[in-house]
Amino acid sequence: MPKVESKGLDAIVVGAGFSGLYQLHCLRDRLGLSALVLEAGAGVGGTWYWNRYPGARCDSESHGYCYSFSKELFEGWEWSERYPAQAEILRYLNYVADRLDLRRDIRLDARVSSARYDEPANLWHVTTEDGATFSARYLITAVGCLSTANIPEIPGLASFAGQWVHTGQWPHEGVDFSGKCVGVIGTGSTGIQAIPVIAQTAEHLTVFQRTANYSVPAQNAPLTPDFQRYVRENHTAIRDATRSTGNGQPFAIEDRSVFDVTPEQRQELYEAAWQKGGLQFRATFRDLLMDRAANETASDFIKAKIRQIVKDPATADNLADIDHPYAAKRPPIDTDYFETFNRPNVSLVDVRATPIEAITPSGLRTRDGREYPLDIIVFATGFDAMTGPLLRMNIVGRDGLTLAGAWRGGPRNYLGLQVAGFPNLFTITGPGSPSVLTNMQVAIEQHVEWITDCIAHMRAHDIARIEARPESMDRWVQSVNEAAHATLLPHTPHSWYLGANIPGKPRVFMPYAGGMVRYRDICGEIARKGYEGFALSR
Ligand code: NA7
Repeated sequence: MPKVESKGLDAIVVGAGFSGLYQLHCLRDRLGLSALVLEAGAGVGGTWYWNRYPGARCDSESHGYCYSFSKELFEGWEWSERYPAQAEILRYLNYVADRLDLRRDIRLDARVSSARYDEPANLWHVTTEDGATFSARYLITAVGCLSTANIPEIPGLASFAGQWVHTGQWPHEGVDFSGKCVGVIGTGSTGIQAIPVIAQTAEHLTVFQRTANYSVPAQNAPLTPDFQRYVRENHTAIRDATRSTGNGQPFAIEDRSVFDVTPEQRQELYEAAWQKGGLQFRATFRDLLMDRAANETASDFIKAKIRQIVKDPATADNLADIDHPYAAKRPPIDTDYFETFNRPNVSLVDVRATPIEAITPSGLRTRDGREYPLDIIVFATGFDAMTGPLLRMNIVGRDGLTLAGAWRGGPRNYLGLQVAGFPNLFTITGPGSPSVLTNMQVAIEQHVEWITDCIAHMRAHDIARIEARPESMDRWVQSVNEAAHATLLPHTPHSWYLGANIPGKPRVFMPYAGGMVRYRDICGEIARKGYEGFALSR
């Protein structure tokens, strides 16, 4: 029998990243509830606790990638760079945990291994890997969208005599690449951040690329004192800006079509956006993600840039041979990514043409029989996104219904927040919500505030249970599909948005692509109508 650690809690929150910290603050300090956070890591920080790989950096700008709910918190912190590095974000989250006195209600090293709904008691019983159990009325997952590492099953990995590491499980003591032959597998946002930094110290770096990827320079730089002052003095304006844009960023998407301007003007606009750098490149025209011909103008521009930057023509060909629309997969931003392939110690292997066949004791072998001797293999191979972190908690709802069973054909829920059969379970930034298609921080605050208001409403009206109605889920899943199909987003067969990076995972477009403003309005309207589409019971 596992020992019972804690009864009588109002709420259990799983995860102490951006979502979990804010959710704890809202439940405990706004509603006066007893809440406990269970966190798998040995510290707070979530994504920023685990992803310590070289070059790890946020690709939303620092002044928009922080909590906006508290002016004091906002003004008490000063960011040093345009795009904050992992260590700085982790320091920020620790600052928040201290300022809000959150640590006393966070249990670290507590990875949830199961969660079961007990209908007669109307309680969730949650067990951690060490066998401790906790019970509460509400269970709120704050586990992030990208927290279950995808380590591909390549034959021979166990035989590898060198060191291997996944970027999302980076050792705290770091990895010393000096004098080493290093292989990086993967050229998503993570690989694109890590490759230039690893190349600086590795003896030799081989990049194994399966899908060539777009990237736009971040143009990262230290913030000037003037900009820091602007941020300090404009909390409300910055918050309002991030809440008024579809992507949750402090910049708006331009309201002009690619075809409103001449080809020369278009080229100038793209060049200016390239020089400015960052995700804002995607905002140059309103139709880049809607219209294939419009998109091609952006992708042609970036492919031409790659060919200009990369000196070796064969390498440039490989890097520019991109098979999907720009930004239909998560668009990376970088610091010297393409330039890195001009270094004498860096080479590129096209593993679409010659797939990785095996990992050997001394390196890696591709299907053409070539051996690549390696001392260190870095898996920048991404995550079992969005559903992975939820499914691995073994959640069981009413009448023995498992979440894995309910989602056998892909995730189905209402607003990305609740699943029929799982009363009082809320999923922050769950599939079916805007999450990864927006500035995560904005999506997180909206979800946490909605959940907090919902629980406050329940308590004010003596409501014991809230649960999505099955027909509401059907309608919402249809809305999520329609929003996705109004864009080019589903047109990339190997996208993790679709679950396509995980063998056997159902191919379902997971995030809500209708934009944060529309989503916020829908959620607000549903709440105002007394939580329309949810079953509420006493
Ligand atoms: P991503 O974007 O999923 O990228 C993973 C990369 O790893 C991608 O290039 C994959 O190629 C590649 N990959 C995965 N499995 C293999 C195998 N078996 N062989 C070769 N190559 C492989 O993950 P990231 O960590 O870069 O980024 C995730 C998000 O984190 C990012 O979007 C930001 O939101 C933050 P593929 O494209 O599948 O052919």
